[in-house]
Amino acid sequence: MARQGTLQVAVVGTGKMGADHVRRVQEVISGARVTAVVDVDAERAKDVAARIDGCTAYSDPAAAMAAADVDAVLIASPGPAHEAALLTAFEHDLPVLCEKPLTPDAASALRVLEAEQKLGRRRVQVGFMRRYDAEYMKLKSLLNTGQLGRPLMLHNRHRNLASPPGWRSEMLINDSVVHEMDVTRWLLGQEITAVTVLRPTPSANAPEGVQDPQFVVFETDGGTIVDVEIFVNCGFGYQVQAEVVCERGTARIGDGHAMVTNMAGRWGGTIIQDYIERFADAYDREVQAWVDATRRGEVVGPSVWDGYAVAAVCEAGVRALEEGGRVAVELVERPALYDISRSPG
Ligand code: ISE
Repeated sequence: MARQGTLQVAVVGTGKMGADHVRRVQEVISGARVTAVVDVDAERAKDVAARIDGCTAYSDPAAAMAAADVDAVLIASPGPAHEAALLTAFEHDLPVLCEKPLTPDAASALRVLEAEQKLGRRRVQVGFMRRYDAEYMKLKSLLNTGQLGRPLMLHNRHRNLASPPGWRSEMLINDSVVHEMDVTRWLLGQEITAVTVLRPTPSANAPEGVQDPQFVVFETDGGTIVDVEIFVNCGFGYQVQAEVVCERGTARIGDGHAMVTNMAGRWGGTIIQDYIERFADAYDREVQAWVDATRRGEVVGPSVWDGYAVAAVCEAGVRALEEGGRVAVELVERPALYDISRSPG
């Protein structure tokens, strides 16, 4: 660590999310600075590094992780590159914040789980950032008080303005519903045991061949039924909403009514268009929590176990989408290292 204990961070991947994290570490949060950026696109890495004092550009994550001025790694490259980057970080014993998904499938997530266990202690915080959103945090606190009684059902709506070019049907599960998988496990403190995906007639606005929207149903080991409407070409904005129905009441978040106007015989407000804006505070809180914990020598937040469990649910979800019917989720037994990983935060 640099003098005054400033954490020196390598950011791996400088696409939309990685570039936003570089800005966040440099300009928003405290206690860290970016000393290395890595991208397979060497020119893009150089462009980003050139704007930061004392930052080196790399195209190979292993080279950045071997550098003397790197204390910690923030992985924001595409999912298929995560396993190799995580295993290299373990070799250098570096703390990691890894964007979701941990890895793209359960087998590779299990390899990461086994490798972290060999280290004998947690090294990774997984980027399930809904846990750091103020509204989700309030909902979690309320459920924890027990005032509403036992949760019976959880309804989620997850809408994006438009899908990026090249999106395929399974990406609605792997890239978007992945968040509701983590939210379900975290909010309810239950594991997801089975997934069913219903397929409405696709919207005329969905790209050719893409099943959008989808209606996804989870069953949990606590007997709660969870539904997720995922609609990534809704055309009007970005919305993430959740409502928990409990024995003694309900609680709902995500209506986004920050300001309501009354004018010329109409009332209304605006709808945010993008997740970077909707969840800006959550990302800031998440990265700050990682930096603070790392500087204390601790690891907090969603664990590799959470990443593995969600990868297994994603796999079941994609099978349910492609084959129809209800697909059971298979999990290995949770290792002792992750006993506290399902606690809040
Ligand atoms: C994106 O990758 C995210 O993580 C957003 O939170 C999610 O809402 C969106 O659907 C994903 O594509």
